[in-house]
Amino acid sequence: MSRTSGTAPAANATQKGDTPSIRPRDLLSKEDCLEIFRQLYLARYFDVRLIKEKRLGHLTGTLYSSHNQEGVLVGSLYGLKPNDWISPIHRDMPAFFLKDIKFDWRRADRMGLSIEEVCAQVWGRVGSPGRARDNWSHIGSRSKRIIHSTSMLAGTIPVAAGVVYADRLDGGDAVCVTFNGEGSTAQGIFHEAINYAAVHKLPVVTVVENNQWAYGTPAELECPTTDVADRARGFGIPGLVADGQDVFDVYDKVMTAINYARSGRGPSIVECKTFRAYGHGDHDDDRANKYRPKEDVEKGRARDPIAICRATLLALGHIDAAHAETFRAEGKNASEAKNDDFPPEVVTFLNEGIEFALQSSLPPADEGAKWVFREAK
Ligand SMILES: Cc1ncc(C[n+]2csc(CCOP(=O)(O)OP(=O)(O)O)c2C)c(N)n1
Ligand SMILES: [Mg+2]
Repeated sequence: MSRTSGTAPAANATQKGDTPSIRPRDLLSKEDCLEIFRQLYLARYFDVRLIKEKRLGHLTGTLYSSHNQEGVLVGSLYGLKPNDWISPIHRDMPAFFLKDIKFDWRRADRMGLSIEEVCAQVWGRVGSPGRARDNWSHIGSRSKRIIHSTSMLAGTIPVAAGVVYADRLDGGDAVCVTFNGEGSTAQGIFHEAINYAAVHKLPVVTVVENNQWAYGTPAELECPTTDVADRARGFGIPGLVADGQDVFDVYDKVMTAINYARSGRGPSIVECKTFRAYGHGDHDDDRANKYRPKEDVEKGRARDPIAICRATLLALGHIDAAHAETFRAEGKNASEAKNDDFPPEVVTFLNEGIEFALQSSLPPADEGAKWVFREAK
């Protein structure tokens, strides 16, 4: 089967690194599992709502949807310690507020951006890190340990290596999880940076969100090996493959890599097989139907991470059948999904962020030329 056929392989996901006898997920409590489920809804609702707002003409800037890829984000971030670092890219907007969000979403001192900051960023308001100056995702926070995202694909991996190297020299045990599309893996800097991290045994976990497409280029024109994770062999490091549609499989594989890194053994690559639900960005929505057959897209979206997580929770007895029927966001496009398809706390939380953004003013116009060149004393 061609890798561009729209499938995100599931049961055959193989693991090429350490095989723990107890899987990381086995140590999660029922509350953790329910929180992971809530976070999937939160990430999906953020995306759905932004698509709606964009279509209403309320937003400017490009929207790179993470619809159908929420399992990769939530599963990768859930096990991090507050002091760990992350480096998201264009498709990972929810990562900015999902970092260290566990259980208490509104905690002011948590090591992630608040929903208010992220919404202000999207609406281009004064209370945002970017203050309407650049792409939504081009933000970061040194104090919250989020490496600044840039457009240069794979360009944050060497930065991640340097950041955790410095942390190690200072006696810290922080790990950095970097997010990259499979298209980024064809960049020279991807290989140079991982080589450097491998040589110095740096705690860098490179999560590859293999959504089968890089703009209009299919995965097999970016990578000659069956799995991107096979690239790890050349660096002598573990390469793990996760079913990106199964948040618990992502959690298992990324936690295995995080534990490996934190113990001083070095970096890993974790490839998460998923499928890009829409075009590259919202400017690409119509053309998407021209280079990807409709059936392939339907097939790729058929395995929805929310539905898969719900089935796991049912099987574990963490939710009952009545609860499972309450919210049905899966399989719905942004135009089909309604607020009632999401838990009310998810809708309220995002509404608070949006309200904050709408009440914030736009940055003053005379700020436009600031911070471009070195400011005169
Ligand atoms: C070095 C570099 N080359 C090209 C681009 C233009 N570009 C932006 S996103 C993108 C596709 C990225 O695909 P992938 O890495 O698979 O991530 P995805 O968008 O699928 O999440 C390209 C080619 C860029 N930003 N940086
Ligand atoms: Mg891609």
